[in-house]
Amino acid sequence: MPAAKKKTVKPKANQVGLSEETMMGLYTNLLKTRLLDERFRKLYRQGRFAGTYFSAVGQEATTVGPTYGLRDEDLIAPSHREIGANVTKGVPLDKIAGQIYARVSSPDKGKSHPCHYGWKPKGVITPSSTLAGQTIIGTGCAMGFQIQKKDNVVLAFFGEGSTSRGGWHEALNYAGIYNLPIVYICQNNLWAESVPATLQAGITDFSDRAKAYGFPGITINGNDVFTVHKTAVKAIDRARKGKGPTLIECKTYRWYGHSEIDPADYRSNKELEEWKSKDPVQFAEKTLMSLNLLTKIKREALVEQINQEIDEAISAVDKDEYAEPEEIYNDVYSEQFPVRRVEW
Ligand SMILES: Cc1ncc(C[n+]2csc(CCOP(=O)(O)OP(=O)(O)O)c2C)c(N)n1
Repeated sequence: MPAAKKKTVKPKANQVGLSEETMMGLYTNLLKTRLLDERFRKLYRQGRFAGTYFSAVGQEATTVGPTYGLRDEDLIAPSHREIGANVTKGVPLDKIAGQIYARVSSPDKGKSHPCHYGWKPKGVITPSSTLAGQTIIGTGCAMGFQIQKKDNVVLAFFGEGSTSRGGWHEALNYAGIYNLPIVYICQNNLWAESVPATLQAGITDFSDRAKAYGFPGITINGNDVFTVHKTAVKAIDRARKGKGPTLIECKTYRWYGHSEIDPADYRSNKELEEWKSKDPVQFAEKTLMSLNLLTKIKREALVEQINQEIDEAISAVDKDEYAEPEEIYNDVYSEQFPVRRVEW
């Protein structure tokens, strides 16, 4: 009898299907986003900055997952709840804090409402305050990449409420016709201010909307950063290869009000508690601990390191000046606006 073939024992494929480095990278960005977001909520309550603050606590995996691993030249078109996409794209924390504090160090020099971050060196398009506006601009940028024959991609982020706007449909329709290199990420957190998703559309899965535009749509668990990342990587790869857009709907939830001035009394505690038990940060931690990639001690060290980074960013902008009123005219028009200047 021929000798039995020696079995080569392959290392067990990572259960999650991602490398250790990617999993830890995703987790670190998730944790950083959570800690930074919770810090801004506290600072707002202390009256340290004006306006309001749009927390994304509870839905961080929907922004961290798709953005992780993008190139600097790839663009993101965020809305108002994408602090995680900014952190993960590598926008320096003092630029993010500067935008919140409306200081001169902010990329917009204090022109926009808090949470409307933009940072050209890392490819972050400043959000439009008009809902879904950034989806349209992002689609135009994707068209630009196609014309320039560059294999860069655009990720456009929005909530399910924004998918009711006409411009949103026009953008996706256009992208479908021209097979543009863009991935649309819908963060379905069930509420658009006080309007429930059930009053927003007659469908349960917002990804179904992609059918009308001739490209794939997929609905996933938006609180599992690993699944979100893997799904987005496939869609990004497809877009980079010139095969066209994808719409990814991430089911998720925001823990706090629409902004810090909203008590969110239109929803039940039961609903909130159910979603809190699906905390994306804890989910990632449990997964990493079960794979022996994370320990409580390692987590504590990470928290300390991130908090220090946050402290430094906040104290830098705290000392920073506000822009001069004249600044309002700059970076708004391609040429200086030709009207009479207002005397201050
Ligand atoms: C055209 C327009 N209408 C209304 C608003 C006010 N507004 C800002 S955010 C928001 C809710 C958006 O809901 P959704 O798109 O689901 O995102 P979420 O806030 O849930 O992340 C509204 C109504 C706006 N900015 N633009």
